[in-house]
Amino acid sequence: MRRALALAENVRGLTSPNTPVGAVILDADGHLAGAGATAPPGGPHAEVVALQMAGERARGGTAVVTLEPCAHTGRTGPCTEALLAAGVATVVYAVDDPNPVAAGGAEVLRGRGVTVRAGVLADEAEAGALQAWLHATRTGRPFVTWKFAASLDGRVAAADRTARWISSRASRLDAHAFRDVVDAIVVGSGTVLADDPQLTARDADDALRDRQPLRVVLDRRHRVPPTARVLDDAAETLVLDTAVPRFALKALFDRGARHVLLEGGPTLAGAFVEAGCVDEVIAYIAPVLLGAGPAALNDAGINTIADALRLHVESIAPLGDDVKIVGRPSRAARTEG
Ligand code: AOF
Ligand code: ZN
Repeated sequence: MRRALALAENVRGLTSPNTPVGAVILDADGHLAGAGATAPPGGPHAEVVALQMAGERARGGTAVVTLEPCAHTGRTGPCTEALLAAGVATVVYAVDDPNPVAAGGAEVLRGRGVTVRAGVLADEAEAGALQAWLHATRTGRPFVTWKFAASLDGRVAAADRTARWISSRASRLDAHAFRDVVDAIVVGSGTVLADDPQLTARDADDALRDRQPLRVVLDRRHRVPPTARVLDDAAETLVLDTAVPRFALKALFDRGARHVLLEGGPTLAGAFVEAGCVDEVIAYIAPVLLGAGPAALNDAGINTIADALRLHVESIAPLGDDVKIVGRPSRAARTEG
């Protein structure tokens, strides 16, 4: 299962609106016979990729999959049928498929004599490559990661709004690499006016990557000028006439986005936090003091300490002289509803 989880990790960001899934096939003697991951939309599911590699060796063997094999015909045929046709005797998977259209694979397989074990390393799978897609499928809105870089005193710019560079090069590269795994990057018009970012995913040589996340600007007051770099032809851009996070997220979900990166400034971040629409926070904190500059977060509807949005820390890592903190809001009640 760990191998299957790692395979899924490799296709993060490439499969939406489908799930990044990993699959491993063991032959009847328990030896590795096939491995695969979900192809981009329209392409084969992980099980089918792994079965193709295993060929006849799958007969009497075991399929290990990070998600319950689908039982439906969508863009491709049911994985249950592919597993049965290959003669697989045992199927082990981590997480039940929450998509009602595709779910039910375990029952289908059991009904046709296959031994099925569910829930193997389910917690790890839930926290890994499946996380954003599971959240989006269960709630109907994309998983939102809010990312920011700030000084030790929580400022994202100096008083005169200069901000180049607060965080280290290592932090900036790390933050940039995250664009590869998301479906869309959201900013507000204020960020476009202040920084004129291009919001593209680039490799180490600064060349544009083949796959680019959708660039999204929330521009209720039509302030974005036609000359803005975010409107260039390096990637697709969506300018939305709303500042309401829920409307924006619904529009992005309907376009197939399952994981959204919020890179907007303090005002937009405040609106997302207040709406309960931040599911993960990635903070790069640099050892520098700025004093009177804008804070990372503007009004988020938090007026007293009892209302504070507390985060459950997922990881803390040094990056050059900076510290990267990944946290998830622990007040579940605020994230839904
Ligand atoms: C699997 N194996 O590797 C994945 C699954 O439109 P389709 O045909 O691509 O189906 C998409 C749905 O299939 C998706 O919403 C999810 O429920 C399931 N994903 N299932 O058996 C896979 N990626
Ligand atoms: Zn499938």
